[in-house]
Amino acid sequence: MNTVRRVSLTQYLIEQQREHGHIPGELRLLIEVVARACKRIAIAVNKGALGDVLGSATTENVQGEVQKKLDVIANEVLVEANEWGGHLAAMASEEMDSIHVVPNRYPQGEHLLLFDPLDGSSNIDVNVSIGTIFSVLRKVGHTRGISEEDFLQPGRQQAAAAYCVYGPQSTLVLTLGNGVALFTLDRETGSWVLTQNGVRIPEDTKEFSINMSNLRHWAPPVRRYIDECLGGEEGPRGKDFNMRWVGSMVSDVHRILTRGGIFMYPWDKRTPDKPGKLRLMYEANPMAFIVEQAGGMATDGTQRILDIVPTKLHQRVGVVLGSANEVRRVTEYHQQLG
Ligand code: P6P
Repeated sequence: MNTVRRVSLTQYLIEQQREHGHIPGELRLLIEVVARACKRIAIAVNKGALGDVLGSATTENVQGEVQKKLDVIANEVLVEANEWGGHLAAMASEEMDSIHVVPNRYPQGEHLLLFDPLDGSSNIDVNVSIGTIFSVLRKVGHTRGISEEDFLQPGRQQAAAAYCVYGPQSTLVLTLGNGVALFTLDRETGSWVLTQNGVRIPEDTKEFSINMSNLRHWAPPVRRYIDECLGGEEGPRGKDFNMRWVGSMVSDVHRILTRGGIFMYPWDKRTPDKPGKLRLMYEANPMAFIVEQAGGMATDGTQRILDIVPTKLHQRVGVVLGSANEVRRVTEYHQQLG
């Protein structure tokens, strides 16, 4: 791991602005407000049973999933933190059916914020790492009226993307389009401190990440790839592979950013009309931006995730991301086997 000057998130953003000049004050404020909100979520998550935050809420989200109490809390923290500052025009969340336009009593900014407020929430009650994923788009046009269509921009248009992992450490991983930086929450000072810069994903790996219980439902290219990994040293890959599956995308992606690997949540025939389980706008796109900025690759099996033109705010997508040479291999299998 390269050693870095341990500066605060604020100082990092100001220095990035000086060096690269592509971080308008409004975007810097947005990142800092969201990072502060993530600190509050980390505190709520860490309370666990002491904070009456475990278990399910009585509501369902737009995905038809029963919401956990912390899903609702995290969503409320992010909405309340971001609506008054004048840096945003509107927000979209996995936990909200439609977009949340900044109320008229507040000034509107030029950015759109999308987030999965608490990813991996099935792991909350069993004390496994979970996280927040967010994506920032620029508002197109300068009218005050904002609609869902304003959000439907391909992932390559993102101004920034980040995730927080609430684990043994609370970690913020951020890209503004100029590499990937990693911040660790210093609980004594309450600051996000730069602990790694220029994060790179190794091009090769011996570790795959997929929910193996879905094996019988996969398409042939995915089945071929995993069978070859399981073939180990004696098989066509000529090397043994390891498998990891946390069940929190933020945790699996963070491991890949840290030591390489390939993460797959592909289409499967359980629900043939759904391209995948994960959501494009606030899970796949921000993670794809971060992974590509770290030298990895991210496709839906056949095409670059960041090139997909969205048609619906909550649309789902197949995801294959991580070490470039492995993602390339899976994509080639899709092209060969269709
Ligand atoms: P499964 C969490 O619910 C999530 O959206 C991702 O964070 C995670 O990678 C995936 O679903 C886990 O899905 O089907 O293995 O429970």
